Amino acid sequence: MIGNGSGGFTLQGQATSQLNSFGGSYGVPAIASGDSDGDGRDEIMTAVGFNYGYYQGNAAYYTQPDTSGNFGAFATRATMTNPAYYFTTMGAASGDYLGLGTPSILTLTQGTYSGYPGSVLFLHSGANYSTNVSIAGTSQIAKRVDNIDADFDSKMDWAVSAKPGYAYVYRASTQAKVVTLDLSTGSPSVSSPVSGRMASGDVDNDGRPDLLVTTSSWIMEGMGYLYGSSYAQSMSGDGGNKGFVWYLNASN
Ligand SMILES: [Ca+2]
Ligand SMILES: [Ca+2]
Ligand SMILES: [Ca+2]
Repeated sequence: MIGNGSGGFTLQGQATSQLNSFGGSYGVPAIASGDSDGDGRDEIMTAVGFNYGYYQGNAAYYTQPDTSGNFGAFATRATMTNPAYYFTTMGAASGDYLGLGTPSILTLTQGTYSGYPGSVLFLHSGANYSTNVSIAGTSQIAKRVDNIDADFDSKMDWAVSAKPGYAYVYRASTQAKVVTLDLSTGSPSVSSPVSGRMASGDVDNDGRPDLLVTTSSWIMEGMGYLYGSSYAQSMSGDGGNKGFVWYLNASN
């Protein structure tokens, strides 16, 4: 480790106009980093905050900082033509989803137009994260993608939360949903949960990572915020019981 323990950080730069110069992004709802080429320098992937083109655009922007940590131009990643109407990339995560010993990056993009309320994932891998493979998302508007190593193999797995109260657990080895958790069912029950952010941790000390899912609220982001009810599709607001739920991992 390098450092003197003082806890200081030095502001190195800011990416604002660089991203907006593409003309297709309002802000950055999520961000992830990873070293795709093993040169010791993590690269940056930013989520596109609301594409106001009708149906075409890209899910993320990528940049490789130089040896001093400065960055220049961003490049587009994961071009989409359909379906992702008026989309926003809500989530980004980094993990070894392919079991290669180097991190890949996942981004989660949702459409907010009434004709396409669903979501799609992109798995970014290879040098400069230039390989972008789409993975089927959820039929509902999705909120977050977060890591959980649910099946204890060499590949990191993940979960996607979706309206109103779902958490879908994906298996990296098949890149598909394998478990659907409905937060409104089970005992003790919670009322009208709205699933949001997630975390994994071994809460019962059995060696198996468990899943925590918040049930509190969705903060407005993207098209829904800018254009109201025509596109929001109830993508914001509190759930009934506000808190979180947790699931013990009972798999082998
Ligand atoms: Ca690198
Ligand atoms: Ca796994
Ligand atoms: Ca556990």
